[in-house]
Amino acid sequence: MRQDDVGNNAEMIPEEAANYIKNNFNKGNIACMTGAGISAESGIPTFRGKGGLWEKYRPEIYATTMGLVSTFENKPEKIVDFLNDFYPFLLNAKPNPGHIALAVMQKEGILKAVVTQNIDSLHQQAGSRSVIELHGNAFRIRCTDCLKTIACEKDRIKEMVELLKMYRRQRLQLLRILSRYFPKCECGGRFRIDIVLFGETLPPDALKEAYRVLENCSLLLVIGTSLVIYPVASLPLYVKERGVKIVEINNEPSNFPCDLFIQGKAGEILPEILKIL
Ligand code: BV8
Ligand code: ZN
Repeated sequence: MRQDDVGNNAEMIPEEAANYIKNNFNKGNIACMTGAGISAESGIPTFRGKGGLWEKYRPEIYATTMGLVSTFENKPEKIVDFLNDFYPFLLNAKPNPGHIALAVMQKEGILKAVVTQNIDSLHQQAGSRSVIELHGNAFRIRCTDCLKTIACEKDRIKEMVELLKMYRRQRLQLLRILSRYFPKCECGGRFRIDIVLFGETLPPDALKEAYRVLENCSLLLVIGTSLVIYPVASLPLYVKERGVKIVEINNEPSNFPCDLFIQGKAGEILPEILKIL
């Protein structure tokens, strides 16, 4: 739903949104930031809100190192069950029309880059080239010490989750399996899934790259994110301070003071906008 100047919800007309976008960008200088909402139509649960992951799994346990380690010590089956619940969504997900529309905008030189909080690789699978992953990637492993990353094939992850499920209560067996899939690094560190947990710093290079992209954009699309996680949630403010227009696409407002709020599903709205651009 487009909000008119006095903030009333006016009927969202894709043409208006597209004209707004057309009038606010010099070709190729649109940037976008995405969150879990753009992958919702690919079947991956979002984190917050109705049916969100954190409704079922407390983030302080399942999205912090301390929570994961202490739960693994006492009740390893809880971690195994979480992985067994969460990973199949990621393994089976395919890009939806929202991801594809952004990839086409990039190919046509309209969109500069995608800054994402998502870890599902769906932007890359849709054909987006410059994807800046601020919270890591579920199909990559990273060394705890030297931060070296290695891609981890989906089949390998699937195999690991299956094996863990077989030994869900046997901690020693589980440790043996984990050390096989997360080997030692030649630097002496150990590999782990390359996902940024709470209390962990974001990958410095990715964060630097995100600032560079946002520094030069003349319009920012903020798509499918509740903007509650920092430091990512502060990025649109940084863009707004530069006087750059911000268009939010979300099925409910994130309460960020954007210039244009388009209510609805990213997988429906983005192809509409692309058609008119
Ligand atoms: C850090 C695990 C330095 C990975 C996640 C101030 C500055 C810096 C840090 C902090 C700070 N204040 C507090 C902190 C700490 C913390 C934080 O932000 N806490 C919050 C609770 C306040 N930040 C951190 O710890 C970060 N690290 O800053 O390090 C440091 C170190 C020590 C101490 C301090 C600082 C690390 C943050 C990353 C944490 N990892 N998860 C994983 O499992 O993926 S958080 C989790 O939230 C995910 O990573 C996710 O990417 C992220 C954001 O969520 P969203 O993508 O927005 O998803 P959400 O479900 O919330 O919303 C979905 C949206 O989509 C909704 O708006 C919905 O309406 C919409 N939607 C749904 N369907 C559709 C749709 N829209 C369109 N179409 C649809 N179809
Ligand atoms: Zn290393």
